[in-house]
This record gives sequence, C-alpha cells and structure tokens, in this order.
Amino acid sequence: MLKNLITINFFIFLIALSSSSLANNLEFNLWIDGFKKKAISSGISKNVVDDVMSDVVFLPKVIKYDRYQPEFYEDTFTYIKKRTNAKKVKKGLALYKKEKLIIDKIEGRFLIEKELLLALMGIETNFGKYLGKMDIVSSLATLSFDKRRSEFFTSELLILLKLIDKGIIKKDILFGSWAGAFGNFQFMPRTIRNYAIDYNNNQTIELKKIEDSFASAANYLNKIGWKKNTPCYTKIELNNDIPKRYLNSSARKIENKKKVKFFKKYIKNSEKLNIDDNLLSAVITPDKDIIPGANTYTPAYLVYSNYEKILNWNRSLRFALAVCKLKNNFKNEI
Ligand SMILES: [Ca+2]
Repeated sequence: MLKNLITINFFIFLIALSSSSLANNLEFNLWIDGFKKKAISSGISKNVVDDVMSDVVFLPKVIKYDRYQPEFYEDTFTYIKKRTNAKKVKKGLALYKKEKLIIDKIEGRFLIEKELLLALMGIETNFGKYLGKMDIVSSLATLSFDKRRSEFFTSELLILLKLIDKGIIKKDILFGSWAGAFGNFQFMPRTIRNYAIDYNNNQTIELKKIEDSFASAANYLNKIGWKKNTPCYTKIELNNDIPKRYLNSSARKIENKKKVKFFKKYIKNSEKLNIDDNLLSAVITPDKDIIPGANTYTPAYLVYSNYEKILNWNRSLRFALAVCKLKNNFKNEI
C-alpha cells in the first residue's frame, strides 16, 4: 500500500513537470506499453512486438519536421524547376542505362512507362541517394504518440509490425524518412502491404533494390489506374473571365471536371491545344491561396485522370506536376 502510494505520488510529481523531457519520456514509455498490448491483441506475435519496440525512442526532430513542410511555401515554378533539371535527367538516364533489362521488363509487365517510374524515383529519393536515415519504427511511434495525426500513424505502425511478423520485411533495414516512408519510392507501411511485391522471388521484399522497388511502384500505379500513354497535364494560359469555381487550388479533391472542349473558351490560343476534346479535365492554379500575392490565373494547368493518380501517391499539386514534367523530360531522351 505504502509502496503504491509512493509510486502514485512520484507519478503525480512527474505529471506536474509535464513540460520537462523526463515527464515526456515517461508519458512516451506509457504510450509504448499501451501500444504493445494493442499490437499483441491484434494478433502480432509477442516476440516480434517486444523485439521491434525494445529500441524505440522519442524523436523530437520528427515533430519539428512534421510542423514544417516547405512545399506549402515554395511557388510552383521554383518547386518544379528544382526537381526536374537537366542534372536529374542525366542521373536518371545513367540509372536506366545500367538497369535497362529489368526496367524494360517491368514496364512491359505492368504497363507503366519507364519514364514515369524513373521520374518518381528521381523525385522521391534522387534515384536512391536520399533514402533517409531515420529509424522508421521510432519515427512512426513518435508521430503516433503525438496528438496531431495519432490515429493514422498508429495504424501505419501496426501494419509495419504485421509485415515484420509475417517475415515480409526485415526489421534491421528499416531506415527511411522522418514520416516513416521507406525505400527507393518512399512507400508507407500501408502502401507496402497493399502494393509491394517480391518480384525476384527471394522471399523478401527489398524496396531499396531495383527489381522489387520498380516492380512494386509499377504494380501500385497499375492498381490505382494509371493509363499508359495518356496525358497527365497541359500548361495553359487562362483568360480572366473563367469563373473562379473552376480553379482548383487544393490537392485534397479535384472538382468541377469538364471535357477539354468546355474549357477551351477560357484558354488563350486554345486552337493550338493538342489534346482530345472529349478528355475529362479540370483546371488547377496551384499558387492561388498559398503564395501571398499570387496571380489567381497563373500558373494554370489542365489536368487529367492520370494526374489524379499521382495525387493518390502524394497529395500535393506541385508534386504531381513535377513528376509528370520529369517524366516528359525523360521521354525526349529515351
Ligand atoms: Ca525480393
């Protein structure tokens, strides 16, 4: 009884110091205990849960990164230019030359352009150069413990433990981005579970290696409905008389879709547009609402269903534009 009382008093003392890192660590450790119970009751073996969670630490810098995301402040032109330059194209071509046999085979098998796969790998990790060095289990645990998106990251961490438990992913290679993304194409655990494949049949999925990572990315794009050899976006100049409701500036949902021929009256020099009139499209103006003082109508793009598939991969209007632009840059070189 006395022992319990002392423990409780000590606990209250620590809670009173909730701003101190000591108290934070205590709270984090309590959270880990709760999470472990949850993981075991969801069917993951106790050995794996104990083993994987034994080295987990709270990473304050992950919270710092979570609160700061530069692409929200960068204008579209700068964002795209940085990510699709000639140096990047050259680096991608060198990788393609080296891995041509495998990449061509994967393109044929999954019906996804090699240029798109190269573009995604180039933008996600600069062709495997920036895979991230963060301990993913600790990153996901930190973000699960944090209140902002706790539910989402807790479920990602549970999925990751299940993948380890089933022997699909090896625990000792789990280093990646601060947000828990992994490998050449920065897959989150849920993406690994749903779309990653062991393409070379060696009983483990290796997303830092060319074969499995390219096949997994191609399988993902195929399953979410990317259509080979159909366009992604067209850069346009808008007339000022386009009703504002047609201007999409949020990546969450692309709205007010119409056929290309409907939008033509609002586009300068529309007779020069080399796009099927009946293709379903939408207008996006990514700088509007985000860049202070941005012109509402510039830059503007017509986007099609393929563009939305890239948003599915990563909900950022600029990200999807950069991927499709880099893809086009490769197209002229391969
Ligand atoms: Ca494999």
